[in-house]
Order: sequence, then structure tokens, then C-alpha cells
Amino acid sequence: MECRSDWTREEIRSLHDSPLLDLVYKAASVHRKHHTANQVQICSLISIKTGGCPEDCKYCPQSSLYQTHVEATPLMQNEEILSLAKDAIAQGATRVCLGAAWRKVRDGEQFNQILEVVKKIAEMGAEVCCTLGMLNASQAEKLKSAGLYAYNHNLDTSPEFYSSIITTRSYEDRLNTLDTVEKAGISVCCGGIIGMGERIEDRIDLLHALASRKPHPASVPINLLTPVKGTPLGTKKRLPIWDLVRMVATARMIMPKAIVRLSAGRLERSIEEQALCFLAGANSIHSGEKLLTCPNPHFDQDQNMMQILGLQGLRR
Ligand code: SAM
Ligand code: DTB
Ligand code: SF4
Repeated sequence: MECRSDWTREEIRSLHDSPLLDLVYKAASVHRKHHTANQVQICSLISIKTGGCPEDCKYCPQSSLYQTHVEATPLMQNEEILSLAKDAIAQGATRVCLGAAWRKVRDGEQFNQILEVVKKIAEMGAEVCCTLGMLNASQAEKLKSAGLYAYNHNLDTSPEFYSSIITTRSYEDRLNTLDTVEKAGISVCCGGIIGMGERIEDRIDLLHALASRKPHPASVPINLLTPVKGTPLGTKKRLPIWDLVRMVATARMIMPKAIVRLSAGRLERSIEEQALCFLAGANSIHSGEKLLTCPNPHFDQDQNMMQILGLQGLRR
């Protein structure tokens, strides 16, 4: 299958709704044509600036508008970031993602500190990714020069549902930042969340927005909402695994070359459930005891799963 940027919503919906085993079979075939079977990339997340965020994303425990278990802390020192990155690489991570609870990047000492640490982690041989909110062209270029490999900036849901989830910025703002990242020659990581009360149509519209980008995002994280107490979505129910399998398989078919990442929400899922997702085309996981602020499977736990399933970690 060629990489297409002209998928229609109807085509995407029809793939998404096909009989589950047909869907998984087709997605697995596309996956094996474009990727090495049984290979998954392990990514590690480091929350370098936690909490106190001015945005009102209803799913997020780091928004300062909600009372959650997360306490706002200042930007982490580079020494600590480097030591966490070193540990993660030693445990098999080949991608290290630095996350900040910011609306946007501001020039100054803190940004310079981040440029420094990006450079040092890149020198350790890992792909470095940052997710720092909105950024401008000069900031993107500085990150690129420092050795940044990828930038994560999620569209999260459909354009229509977006304003029910976030009111402090627009879909347009997100798309503009993605364009800025793209223009600076940084690899784009962009995906979304399911389980926030959206309709299936919203998931299709998100997939449509992602697959309409030219080129496609190189990396597409699929998050299952982790309901966090204190956030407006804190009491949402867990989705059936089939919803995740359908989302992963459809993403895999319409964006054949992308790395599809199983992001938030794995801790509560069995090895059997995750195995179906890998079969459906997921080829990366976030590993390590924490995502940004929420618990996540430990490296050992994931190693065990990978051994059972015969999965190899991607080497660089
Ligand atoms: N502040 C930056 C931004 O919004 O782009 C970067 C950090 S933000 C925490 C990164 C992503 O984490 C969000 O876009 C969202 O997809 C995901 N996320 C945050 N809280 C989540 C939750 N409770 N469950 C699932 N995904 C979540
Ligand atoms: C992404 O799509 N998911 C990751 C990563 N990109 C930055 C973050 C998930 C965060 C889950 C909630 C938390 O740990 O705070
Ligand atoms: Fe802030 Fe990002 Fe959380 Fe939104 S998702 S509240 S922008 S940290």
C-alpha cells in the first residue's frame, strides 16, 4: 500500500468498522510490508517540568486548574535529567522524550538549559524527543541544531470535539506548531487520546487529520485516557480493548510507515490485550515506572512481556 494523504473519512470509517479479525489481519499484513516484524521501539518519558500548566486540557493532571495528585515543581536540573536518560538507555530505550507542562516555549535561561540537555542526550546515541507546548520557528531551529530528533505535539481528538476538551488553544494552534516543527526538519510525533467521551466519528476525524498531513507524522502515539482524580475526565470508564485495537489497526493501515506507539493506558492491560495491539501494527511502547505523572509498566515488566511474545527492542 502506498502512502496516501487523500484518504476520505468514509474509507477510514469503513476500514475501522470492518470485522475485527479482517481488520487485524489486513493491518498486520501492511505492518509486515513496511516494518520489521516482532520489533518494537522502547521510549522513555522524562517529565522535566511537572504541573502548574496554565492550559485547561480536561484529561490532564498537570493543569493548574484542577486539584490532582500532581504538585507543580520547577524545571529539573540537567544532571538529574541526564542520569534518568542514561538509566533508560541502559534499560533498552532508544528514544527519550522530555516533557514540560508548558503552554508554549519561552526564550531564556530555561530554554537554553533544555537545548544543552538535548545535545547531551543526543550524544548518548538516543533519539531525543521534546514535548514543550507551542513553539516558534527560531526555537524549532535551535532545537534542531542542538540535535533534537523529534517533537511531540498531539492533536488529541477531532477538530469538532477539541473545544469540549480544551478551550485555552485551538486546533489551528496545534496545526501551526506542527507545521513549524516540520519546516525545521524535525520529525513529527503526533497522535491522540481515546476514551474521553468522543464519538467514533471523532476518532475517524482525528485519524483523517493525521493521515491528511503530507508527509504523515513519522510517529503516532495512541493514548488510552488515564482518568485522573480531580480532572474533569477523572471518572470516565475504561474502554474495551477492541476500541484500541481498531484505532491502532486503522492508523497502521492509513499511515503505513509511521511508528504507532502504545502510550498512556498500558498498565491496566494484559499481555494478551497488548499482543493484539502489536499484531494490529503497534510497534513502540513507553516503558518505565512513570509516564509523565502516571504509573506505567516498569522496564522489567515490559522485558518479560517482550520475551513472552518474542519481541525485540529496536537497536540504534
Ligand atoms: N504540554 C505539552 C502539550 O500539551 O503538548 C506536552 C505535555 S502533554 C502532557 C502530552 C500529551 O500527553 C497530551 O497531548 C495528551 O495526549 C497526553 N496526556 C496527558 N494526560 C493524559 C491522560 N490523563 N491520559 C492520556 N493521555 C494523556
Ligand atoms: C503521548 O502521546 N503520550 C505521552 C507522551 N506523548 C508525552 C504522555 C502521556 C501522559 C499520560 C499522563 C501522565 O503521565 O501525566
Ligand atoms: Fe498543559 Fe500539556 Fe497538560 Fe494541556 S496536556 S494541561 S498543555 S501539560
